[in-house]
Amino acid sequence: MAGTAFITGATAGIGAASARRFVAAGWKVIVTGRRAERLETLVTELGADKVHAIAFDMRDDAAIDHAIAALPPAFADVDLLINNAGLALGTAPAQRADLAQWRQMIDTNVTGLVTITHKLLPVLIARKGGIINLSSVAATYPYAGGNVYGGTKAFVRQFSLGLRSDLHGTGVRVTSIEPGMVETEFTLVRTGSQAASDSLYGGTTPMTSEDIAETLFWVASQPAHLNFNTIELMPVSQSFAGFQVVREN
Ligand code: 8X3
Repeated sequence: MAGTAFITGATAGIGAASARRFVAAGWKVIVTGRRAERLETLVTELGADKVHAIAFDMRDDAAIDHAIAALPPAFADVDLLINNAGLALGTAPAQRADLAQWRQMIDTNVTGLVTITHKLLPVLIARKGGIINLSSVAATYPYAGGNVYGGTKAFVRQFSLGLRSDLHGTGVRVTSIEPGMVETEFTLVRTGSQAASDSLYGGTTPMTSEDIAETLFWVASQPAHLNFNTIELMPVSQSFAGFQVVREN
């Protein structure tokens, strides 16, 4: 059943694809992100009756408060929060990582996510709605250079499960989606290098934003008595490697 979805990080990738997927099925969407012009492109493409754009930084608490308080009545009954905004910065080992990048990941992936969630819980409870949080395979499987990024995604997974306990009896559903390789701006943002991004995805068949958007839409479309706690997915071309061992002699 169609409703209203609040999608963070909707300027590109999974967020933008999700806006398109939900609107195609008759939903209204509130799209948020830092780049206002990209959000406006979605409004133009999908229609102002279906898309309400709000530009803010996930780290700006006052701007988030203002945006939620100023939701037009047609978009105020939020049924679904898709916590998609998040980023990875850097691939250096912890001992050489940039502390400012670590803090930015925590600010966005953890503090921003819990802030939006906290502010929208009253309406989500009133609507018996749902929350879908974008975690990652990095929540479960550590890899070199994943350090704080993986830590933030483990937080997202565990926070999602904790929310389920707290929201027991409210009818609100919570799902942690944990994708592996999806070709988006993710690696470009992480490395600052188009060449690094092209080389990571080159010769593989990574998942697409549309693959994940379809998964989110499927989760949201399940009967109200069903809760998918976690969903982990990867492209066939990605799997697991082993442990590493230091040999001293
Ligand atoms: C990132 C997943 O597999 O691209 O969330 O590192 S992966």
